[in-house]
Amino acid sequence: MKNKSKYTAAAAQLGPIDPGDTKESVVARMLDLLIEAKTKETALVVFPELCLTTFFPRYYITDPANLDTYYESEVPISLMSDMFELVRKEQIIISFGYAEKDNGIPFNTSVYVDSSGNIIGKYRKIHLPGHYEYEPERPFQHLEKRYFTKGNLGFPTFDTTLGRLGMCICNDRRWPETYRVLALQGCEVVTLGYNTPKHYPLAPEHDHLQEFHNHLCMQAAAYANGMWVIASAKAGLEDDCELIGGSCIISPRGEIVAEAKTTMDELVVAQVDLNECKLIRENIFNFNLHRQPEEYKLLTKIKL
Ligand code: CDV
Repeated sequence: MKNKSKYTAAAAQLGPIDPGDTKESVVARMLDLLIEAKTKETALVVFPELCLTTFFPRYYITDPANLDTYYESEVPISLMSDMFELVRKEQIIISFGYAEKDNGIPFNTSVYVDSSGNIIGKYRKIHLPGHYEYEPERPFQHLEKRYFTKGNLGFPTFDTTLGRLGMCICNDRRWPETYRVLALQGCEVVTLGYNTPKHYPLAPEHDHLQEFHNHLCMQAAAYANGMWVIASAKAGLEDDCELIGGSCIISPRGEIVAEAKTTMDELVVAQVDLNECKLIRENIFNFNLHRQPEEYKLLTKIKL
C-alpha cells in the first residue's frame, strides 16, 4: 500500500466509563467513533489509555478474581471484531490501550492495529505513577504501581503507511525523555492516551493547572522534537472522579491544531502533514548538528 505523508488523523476521546459498564458497551461506543472517523476519511484513530473499562487503579481491589476481570491475556480481537473489520475495510490504523496480562505479568499496554487487521505494534507503559499500598487518606486511589509492571519493550517505533509512529501512555507524556528517545529513532507521530484526574491528592494546589500542564508538556515535546502528538483522553465524571478532557492534535510547531470541546465521547480531527517534522528537525532542532549528548551523561546515570 502507498505511504501517505498527508492524512487526516483523530483523537477519539471517550467520556466516562462506569464500573458497571460492560466491555461490549464500551466497544460499541468506540465503534461509533470509528464510523464517524470513516465518514471524515480519517486514516489514524487514537483511543485512550485502558479504554475498555473504568480506570480501575482508582480502586483498592483485594479479590483477585474481581481484579482479573480488568485484564486481557491477549488483544481482545473477538470483542472488537466489528472495529477490526472496519479498520480492514477502510484502511485505517487505530491505537488503543488495555490492561494486559502476559503469562501472569500485568502491563498497562497500547497497540496499533493496521489495515490488514494485524497488531503491528505494542508498547507497555514505562512511567507508572501512583503507589503500591492502600492509602486511606486519599479520596481515591492511584494503584498503577500495584496493578502493573514497568513496561519491558522500551520505546519502540513502527514504520507504517502513515509514517514512523511511536506510542507512550498517560504519565509518560510528562517526561521529556519519552519523546526524545522516540525522536532519536525518527518517530514522526507520537500517539498516546490518558486518564488524568482533575484532583491530584498530593499537590491539590495544582488542580487548577491540570489542563494547562497536560498541554504544556505535549506542546513543548512536539516542538522540541519536531513531531506530531495525538493525545486522547478518557474524560468526564467517572464514578465521582473527575477526569480532564483536552484531547488534542499538536503540530511539530507546538501548536494545538484541534482540541476536544467536551468531556464526552468526541472525535477530534485534524490534517497531519509529516513534512512539517522536517521544518523543525532540519533547522532549530537539527539533532546531528546541534545536539551535545556528551554533555547529557547525567540523564542516563541510574543513581544521582
Ligand atoms: N494514568 C496516569 O498516568 N495518570 C497520571 C496522574 C496520576 C498524574 C498522569 O500523569 O496524568
